[in-house]
Amino acid sequence: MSLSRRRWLGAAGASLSALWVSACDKLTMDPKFAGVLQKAEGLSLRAQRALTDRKALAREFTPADISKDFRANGTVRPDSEEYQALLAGGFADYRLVVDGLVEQPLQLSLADIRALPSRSQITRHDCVEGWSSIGKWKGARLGPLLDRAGLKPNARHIVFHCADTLEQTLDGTGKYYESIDLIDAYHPQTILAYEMNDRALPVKHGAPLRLRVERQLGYKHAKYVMRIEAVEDFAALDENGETKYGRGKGGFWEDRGYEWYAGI
Ligand SMILES: Nc1nc2c(c(=O)[nH]1)N[C@H]1C(S)=C(S)[C@@H](COP(=O)(O)O)O[C@H]1N2
Ligand SMILES: [Mo]
Repeated sequence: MSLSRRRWLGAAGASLSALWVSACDKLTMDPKFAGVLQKAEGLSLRAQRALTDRKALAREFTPADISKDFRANGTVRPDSEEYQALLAGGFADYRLVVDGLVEQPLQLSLADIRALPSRSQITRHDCVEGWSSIGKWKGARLGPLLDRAGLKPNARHIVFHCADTLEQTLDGTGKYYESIDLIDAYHPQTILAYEMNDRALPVKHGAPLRLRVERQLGYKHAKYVMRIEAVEDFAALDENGETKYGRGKGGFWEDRGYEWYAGI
C-alpha cells in the first residue's frame, strides 16, 4: 500500500472513529449516509470500498476448532527485572499506561481492564513463518478503551510498547513494539486480551495483556503490552533527529523488513 493511501486511511479512520463508537454499522451502510460522507470527505468509491473491506470481521471458529497446542513464538518469557517482579506478584502491580495524544492519560490495573467493554472470539492466528493455530481470546475492546482516554484530533496511530527485548542492540531498538492505525484500533475484533481458552493469558502467550488484531498477521499481535501511546506518526524523529519509535518503520519486525500493513 502506498504511503499516501496509508495516510489517507489513517485520516479517514480518525474522523470515523467517533461514529464507530456509537456502533453505527447500519449508518455507514445506509446509502444516504454514505453519500453525505462521500461529499464531506471527498471519498472516491474505491476508497469507500477499501474502508468497508477493512471493517469486515475476521472468520470466527467453534470451540471444537481450538488448537490443542497453540504454538508460542518470539519471546516466551521477558527477562527484564521489571517484568519478572510483576510476574512474581501475580501482576497485582501491573498498570497499563495509556498516553500520548490523549485528553486523559490513564493507568489501568488488570481489574480496571476487566471492567471495560469486552469481547470473546475464536480466531486463527497466522504467523509469517508458515504456521497457524486457533485459539479463543477474551479481552477489552481497544476502541472503547481509547475513548475513555479521549484521542486528540491529530492522533493517527496507536503504538504498543512491550516488556520484552527480542534482540540485544546498542541503541535499544531491539525492544518489541508494534503500531496500528485507527481503523484497526476501532475494529470490533481488536482487543487487549487477558484470557486465552477461558484461562488467564499464559506467560508464553503474552501475559498479562496482549493485542489481538485479527485482520492482521501474527507479528502485529503485540504480547506483553505495557503501554499504549497515541501518536501522529510512528516514523517521527525526536529533537536529536533519532527515530522516536524503534527504527521508525512501525514495529520490531517492520524495522527488519516486514510490511507495516500485514492485512489478511
Ligand atoms: N512482545 C512480543 N510480541 C510478539 C512477539 C514477540 O516476540 N514479542 N512475536 C510475534 C509473533 S512473530 C507472533 S507469530 C506472535 C506469537 O504469539 P504466540 O506466542 O501467542 O503464538 O506474537 C507476536 N507478538
Ligand atoms: Mo509470527
